[in-house]
Amino acid sequence: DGPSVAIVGVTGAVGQEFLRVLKERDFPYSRMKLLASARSAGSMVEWDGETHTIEELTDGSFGGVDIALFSAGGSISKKFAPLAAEAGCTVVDNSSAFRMSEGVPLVIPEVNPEAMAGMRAGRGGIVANPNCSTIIALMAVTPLHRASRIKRMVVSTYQAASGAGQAAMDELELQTREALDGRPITQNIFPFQYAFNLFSHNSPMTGNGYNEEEMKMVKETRKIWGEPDIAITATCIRVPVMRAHAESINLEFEDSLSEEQALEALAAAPGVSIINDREANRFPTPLDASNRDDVYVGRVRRDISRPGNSGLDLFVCGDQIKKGAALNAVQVAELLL
Ligand code: 11C
Repeated sequence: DGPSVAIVGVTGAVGQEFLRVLKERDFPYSRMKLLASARSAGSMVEWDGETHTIEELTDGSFGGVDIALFSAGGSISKKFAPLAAEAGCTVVDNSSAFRMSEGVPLVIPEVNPEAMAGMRAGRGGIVANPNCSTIIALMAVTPLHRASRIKRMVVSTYQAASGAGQAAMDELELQTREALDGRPITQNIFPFQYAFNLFSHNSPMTGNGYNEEEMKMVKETRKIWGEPDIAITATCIRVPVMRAHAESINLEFEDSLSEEQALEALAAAPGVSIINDREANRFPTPLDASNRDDVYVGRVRRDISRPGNSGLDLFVCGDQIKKGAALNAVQVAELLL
């Protein structure tokens, strides 16, 4: 029993994680349709005790499908998500195609589930999954914002290979081997050596000197919080880590929030774990967060450049493929049931 579900882009890193997360969470379904490009159609996938054949994504793929999880890139979403929605399928879209569209809720279930009120499986419509960097930041920062209103947020990211897909993860592994062996470095995905290096996020630059990833953090946060004027600035950097993003976050409050109050709010927040042992100099690392559902928070400290408790610094790590993408989308799908 349960809805009929389709996965669009099942061969990608997030598509594969959809399958793992659906199984882990025992997501109820009556039928599972695995969709990908013509190139992968016909391939077999073992999942949940059955052999599934990948079907080619076409205009007619969504008849009788109640929920579709999309992660096949913006252009596929732009073309097929409206067709799916028209056919009565409710789409959870992991791409950036519809995030800022009016009438499309942009949802982190722990933060703003109310934005998708009234949406149900099989009734059509599109829900957008935020960008991974936005999700990971807001999992930690929203409980603090609720405890004491944030006036300004400054984010610096340390983003993993997985955000650029399986091919980027493969490139990081290959280049690391090549560098250690003293062989020439293969560069297919990024314009720089990735192993033993880091560089400004690979998304296109916008007209104001920020790249698209940075502007997504600004615009998506404003939409998710429903606060169009909140001050946010971000610097996004790609680091040679496999699958969990880290973020350094500085917050300025309208009033104040002490370290103790912040830790209390974080401890009560669903989906957040604290690693904050100052004596042992033990704080979250991307490896702590890898393959985990929770977002890990530490380095929680008063910003000494600000008066009293009006500023706070923290460090956050979250699995980019799980909470940053597949897990968040499956949690959204659960809200559709
Ligand atoms: C990254 N956040 O880590 C990007 C990837 O808007 O969904 C996902 C881009 C997006 O590189």
